[in-house]
Amino acid sequence: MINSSGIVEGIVVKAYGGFYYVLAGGKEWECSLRGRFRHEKQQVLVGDRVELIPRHGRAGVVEKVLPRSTVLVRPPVANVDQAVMVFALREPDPNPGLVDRFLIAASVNQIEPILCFNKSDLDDDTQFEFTARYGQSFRVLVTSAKTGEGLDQLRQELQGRVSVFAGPSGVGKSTMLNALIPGLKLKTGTISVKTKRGKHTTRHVELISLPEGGLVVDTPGFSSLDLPDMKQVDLASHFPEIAELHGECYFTGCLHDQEPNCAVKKAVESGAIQQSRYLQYLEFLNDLKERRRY
Ligand SMILES: Nc1nc2c(ncn2[C@@H]2O[C@H](COP(=O)(O)OP(=O)(O)O)[C@@H](O)[C@H]2O)c(=O)[nH]1
Ligand SMILES: [Mg+2]
Ligand SMILES: [Zn+2]
Repeated sequence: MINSSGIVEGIVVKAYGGFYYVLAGGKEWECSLRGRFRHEKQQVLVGDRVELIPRHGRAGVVEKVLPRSTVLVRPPVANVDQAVMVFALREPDPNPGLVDRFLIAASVNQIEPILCFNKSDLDDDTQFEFTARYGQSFRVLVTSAKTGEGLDQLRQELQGRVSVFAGPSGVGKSTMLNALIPGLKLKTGTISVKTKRGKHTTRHVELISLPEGGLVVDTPGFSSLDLPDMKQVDLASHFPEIAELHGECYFTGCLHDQEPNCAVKKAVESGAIQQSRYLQYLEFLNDLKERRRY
């Protein structure tokens, strides 16, 4: 897209060796930054929508970063529309508490989650437990990067949007992306044993173009994730099926725990809310309470 003043608008797909690679109208521009970015200490992130001024050939200068809708810290990417949260139905076995913490992290970052339970070829019936647990409130896919099950649906979900692939390592994120994008050869099956807790391996982040349109970021994955700190009363807003009943309990500020006449507890009793999700909610609520104590 080149407008009348010769400015091109595009999206930063990777940063490498001091250059920013900007995708615009199907072409990639190799850009440097206008000097004032250094003075103003403004960072340019992968995912940023920018305006550039073309120079010779495919070279350009980034003039301006357009306002961001979202900013992720891990991985550092701007303007992500949705997170595909991949878990394996087996090898490694999924941990529901971890799935729930990923969902809360997405909600806190205001990014739409898509749950993807992969390796269905290895699974007998765990998938039914998980689709029941999450199917009411979230988009849930069951896939196999090996047999191709569910990949067409996943393709549709990714089309035209910016998505980040997240989830523990070894669940099949890279294998899945390789299956979706002909010619892509992301490394798979490599589990880094050297990564120590709290120390992040630097790795360049890249937005990869999908054949159907849309961009994706692969991440190495992390197998633990802390519950973000928040007020106890805010926790329910990150459980859509609980948030839906907001204002229907007898007490304003009801934590849906010991309070009488609680609409959430009634919904759990009637089966409208999955009991396992509610129990996880109570466990997180208790974690938050414990934190306040020290
Ligand atoms: N059986 C089976 N194995 C898979 C599937 N997807 C990935 N794998 C295997 O799981 C291992 C980890 O895959 P990888 O893509 O590296 O996981 P990542 O760490 O999430 O990127 C590799 O050995 C893959 O071949 C699947 O759907 N079914
Ligand atoms: Mg990988
Ligand atoms: Zn309540």
